[in-house]
This record gives sequence, structure tokens and C-alpha cells, in this order.
Amino acid sequence: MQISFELLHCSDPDVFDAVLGEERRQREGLELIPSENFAFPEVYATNGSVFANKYAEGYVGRRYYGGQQFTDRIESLAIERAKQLFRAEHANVQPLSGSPMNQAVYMACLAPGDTVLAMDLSHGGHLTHGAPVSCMGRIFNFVRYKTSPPDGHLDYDAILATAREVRPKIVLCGHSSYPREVDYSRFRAIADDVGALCMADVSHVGGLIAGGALANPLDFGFDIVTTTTHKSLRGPRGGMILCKSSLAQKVDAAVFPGMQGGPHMNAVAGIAVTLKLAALPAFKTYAAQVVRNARALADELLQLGCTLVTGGTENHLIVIDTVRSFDIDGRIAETALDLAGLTVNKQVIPDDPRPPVKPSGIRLGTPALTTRGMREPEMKQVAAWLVQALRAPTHEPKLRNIHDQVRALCKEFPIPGLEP
Ligand code: DSN
Repeated sequence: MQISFELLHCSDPDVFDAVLGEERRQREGLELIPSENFAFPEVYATNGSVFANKYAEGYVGRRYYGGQQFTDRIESLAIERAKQLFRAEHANVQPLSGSPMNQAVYMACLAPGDTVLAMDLSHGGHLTHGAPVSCMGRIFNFVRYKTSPPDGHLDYDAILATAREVRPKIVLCGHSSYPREVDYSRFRAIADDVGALCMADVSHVGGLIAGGALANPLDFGFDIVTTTTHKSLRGPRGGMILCKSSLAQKVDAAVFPGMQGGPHMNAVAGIAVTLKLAALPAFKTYAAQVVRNARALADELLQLGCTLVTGGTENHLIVIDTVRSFDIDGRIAETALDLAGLTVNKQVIPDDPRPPVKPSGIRLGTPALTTRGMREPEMKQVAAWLVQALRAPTHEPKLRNIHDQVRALCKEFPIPGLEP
């Protein structure tokens, strides 16, 4: 079977053009959004495969539709590989993405009104960690911990004190904009102290954990670990819940039929192949290089006078305070960098006095650049371009000139599977 782009071209030139345009944008620009990456080329094949046609409500050997011999095979492969790679007792690979994945855990482990202690969105947590605008924030009682000044790190003693006060059912760690390693042993101890379940959402760093570059919360006795599959892990868009066997039945029932109907079996096939590839030695090298590249990029940005939230990074992401560094807000910075072929996202910083649409910073990361094969020397160059662009955010000719240079670098580092 072949993915028929020729047919798409004939049937719908508008959509075909948009696909081609997006491919060119990705090929000719530097993707610095830390939650984005380039999937393993094999994932394009599974995403566009006949598994997209198949309903498979239920679980392996227990489906509600016929014709499941091959769906059962790929889901079993994905489950076994997930358990092995992450050293998990149980794995559910059906969540459609990150939000339903975390929602399913809450549905499995909590009753409405129960308390969860989680990281505040504005300090680097995630929408699904109970932000008041999310529906989970309305069903459960999320109490939020923050990072602490002056260094912007997590203050574990303060988190313990809050846990003792609010007696949560779940202590949740994990982040989408915190550039530091998490001390999982401290979180496990805090949860034990108050008799709570201990959960980590490692969506951003799932690939770095799989590759051994960062610690695995399951090695610290965590009850539940969730991760999306399309970020540092380089798989299809999807989610996985890894948990102790004692929670397996509740978690599975919460995913299906609790939260979802039919899983996207083309994504499950992609997760299966991703987990096989992420277990290879080359992925260990990749994960370590992502972290090295982030440090190199952060060091160079600091050398060039940037103010970074927490003063640096220990994982794959960096937050630049653009107001302090360049006297521009994150929205202006994001727009300017787009013109220069450097894709980032605007980002609130801890205790940001500005609104989320015009926050004080931008967030960047190295997973996608590392997938293209870039290393420390390229990070130095990227830092120089970032700073040049942010010093002249309204100077279009300068920004376009940087984009020309970016294009030249991109040619030397093609995206795997998208070589011209
Ligand atoms: N949107 C993802 C991120 O950028 O962190 C998480 O959902």
C-alpha cells in the first residue's frame, strides 16, 4: 500500500498545497517548540495505513467488533514494548492524546471533589493538571504548587507542607515548561507522607526517560506515569498510561468505556513501532544529545546576555524572559522569530505580570533539532540567530536574511524521512 499524494493532488489541490506548504515550512525552518518533534519515518507509514479504517473498541481478546486479529497483534506488541522499555507493570496505549490520558487517570482514581496537588500552569504545569479553565479543574479540587523565587526551582519542603495541609488523593508532578530535573524520590516521599497516590506526567520528557537520559519515576515506585507519544519519544500523536498492576483494571475501564470509544489503531501501530525503535542504542545516543544540545543552547544564550527562567536547563527546554532580555513581550518575539524561520512559542513565566497572549517569555527546546542530527556547534549558531532576531524584531530585511541562513543550515540537516 502507498500513501497516494498524487490522488490527493487531483482530488483536492487546496489541501494538497497546504500539506506541501507545511512540509516546506518544516523542512526550511528550525523547529524549537520543545513539545514538537519529527516522528520516526516508519510512523508516517503506520499513520496512513489501513489500521485507520478499523474500529477496535475494547481490549486485546475482548473487543466489541469482529476482524481483530491484526489490531490485537499490534496492541499486544505496543503494550509489551511499553512495559519493557519503561519498566512498568501495566500499560494502556489507547488514550487518543494527552488530555484524555490524564482525564482517564483522574476518573480512575478519584471521586468528584477529591483533591489533587499539582503544579500551577503559570509556573510550568499543564492545562490538564487542573487549570481552572479545564473541565477537570471544575470536577476535582486541584490545589496548585508553584516554583519558588529566587531561583525558580521547585521547593519540595513547601510542597510537603501544602500536602499535609490539603491531604490530596493524588500528588502529581510533571510539567510543560519547567527546565529542571524533577526529584522523584522527594515526590514519592511527599505522597507517602500523606497517603496519596503518586503520579508523574512525563509527556515532555518521555523519550528522554526511554533513552535513559533522565530518571524514570517508575524506578522510584510511582503508582502512575502518563506520557504522550509524539514529543521527545518521536511517535504518532497519542498517549500512554503506565501504572501498577493494582490500578490496571480501573485505568483500563476509565480509558474505555469511561473516556473514549474506539482507539485510533493507526496510532497504536505507530506507538508499537516507536517503542521498538526507542529501545535501540541509537535512541539512547539521541536522548543524551537532546539534553547536551539544550545545555549548549542555554549556555550560549546566557553568554549573549539572555535572562533564562531558573538560569539554565537540565532537560530539553529553555524559557527566555524576553522582556528582561530584549524589552519585548513573548508575542512580538514569537512573530519576529517566525519570520526568521525559528519556530518557538510565547510562554508565561512564573508570576508573570502579563497576560498569556502577551506573556513575558518564549519557550524553546532541542528535540526536533537533535532529530535532524544537529549538535553543539549548531546550537551556538542557533543562539546567535535567536539573539540577532530578538534584538531587531521589527527589522524585516534582517529577519528574512536570518531565514536565508537558516534554510542553508537546514539543507545540511534533512528531516529523517522527508529528504527532498
Ligand atoms: N501542548 C503541549 C505543550 O506544548 O507542552 C502539551 O500539551
